[in-house]
Amino acid sequence: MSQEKIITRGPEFFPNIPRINYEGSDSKNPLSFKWYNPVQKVGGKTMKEHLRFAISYWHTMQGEGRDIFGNPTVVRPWNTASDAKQRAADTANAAFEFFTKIDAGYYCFHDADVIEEAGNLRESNERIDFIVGILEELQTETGIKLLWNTTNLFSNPRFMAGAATNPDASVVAYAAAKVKKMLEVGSKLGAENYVFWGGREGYETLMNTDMQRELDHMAKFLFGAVDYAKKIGFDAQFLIEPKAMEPSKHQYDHDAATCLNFLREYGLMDYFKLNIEANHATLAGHSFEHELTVASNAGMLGSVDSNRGDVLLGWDTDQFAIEFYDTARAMIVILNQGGLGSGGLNFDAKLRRGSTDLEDLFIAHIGSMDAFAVGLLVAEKYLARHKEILANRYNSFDSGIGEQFESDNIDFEAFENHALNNPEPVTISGKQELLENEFNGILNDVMKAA
Ligand code: XUL
Ligand code: CO
Repeated sequence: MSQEKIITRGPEFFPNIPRINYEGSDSKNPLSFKWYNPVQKVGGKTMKEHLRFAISYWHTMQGEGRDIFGNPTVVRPWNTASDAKQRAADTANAAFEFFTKIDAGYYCFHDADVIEEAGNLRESNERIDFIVGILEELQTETGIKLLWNTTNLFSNPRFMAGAATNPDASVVAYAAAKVKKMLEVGSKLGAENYVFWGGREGYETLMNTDMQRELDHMAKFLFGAVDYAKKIGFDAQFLIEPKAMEPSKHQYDHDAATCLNFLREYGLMDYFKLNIEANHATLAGHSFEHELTVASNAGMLGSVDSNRGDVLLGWDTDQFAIEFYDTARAMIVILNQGGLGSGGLNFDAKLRRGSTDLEDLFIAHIGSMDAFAVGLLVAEKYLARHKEILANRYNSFDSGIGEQFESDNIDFEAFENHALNNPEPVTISGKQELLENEFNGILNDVMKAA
């Protein structure tokens, strides 16, 4: 009824913010890139092609400065209309103004980010169709693409005890219906990936949880999604996003190794890759670099949710990644596997609660885009050295007993024979501090050259 009144194109929401340009590292303009130069070539590809930045709709457009103890600290001008469709249309316009001004090629969203759910599934789907029509037009007008979409199966109380792993079959059916809709949306908007983050797929206590049955259900559910995507010709890369805890005490997709084990056990390896998030790695007691390496070694590193945690806080703070050391170590893993393919670097990151100016949204993304540009430049310079260090350290496996071991799996008698007839092994330094200093030297060279 209110639909006739909806204005699908409105005024600018960031009238005082120009398009952000590269001005070089000497620039003092906070609204400029210091290191991220989208057109600069690094090893044959532009920075923009390497980094494939995506903006997250949930933090950047819908973040309100809420935390578990506090109410929102900001009201965004695009979020004030009383009508849900009008609010969604305004938000979409503001979003694409932001994406264009920050010069990101991609964006990502959950269904619940782009339009508020209605009271029933039919009406929610009708609302989604409304906003997807607008998003499709905005994508065509701006050339901005959808890196991935996903389904929010964790906010609404119906998913309190899980979505695919809910003990109530009617909730599993509801979750599947919502995923089905979002696969159709992904297909319509040309999403390059589709993400499964199992926010409520886990448990609070084994006193009421049949873990085996729930994991079987999760696998069946994922097969159902694979089949439906195939049926509608949606050929996006499917991604699982590991996270150890929060909101559940134990989440089934605990870390990269756990996810790989699950995918292998159920025969899902061919259909999925992993979306590795920095702050989720640290919640699992790993470094970002570790999780990226585990995924990459298995040929399963598909995309990245870029952010950082806080060493003093034990929860998912989703801060913007700004440490050059971390971005460089991450980019080494990414370059080493030849890039992220259809994946990218999605800013699953939000402003601190006290950063309440509209321009802070730009400043935060600029800082992190610059940090990844520096990381890319360091990685490009360091990768060959990294490979050389590893090759040298393991070179005893390139000949003699080491080579035999790697190629034939020789028996223990041959090992004993070798050990008895050779001098005692001598200790060989791992040179960690030397390598760390060398790495800092390369970082320093990159900063000086910029
Ligand atoms: C939650 C999280 C999600 C996923 C998408 O910690 O990272 O936003 O990225 O559902
Ligand atoms: Co994430």
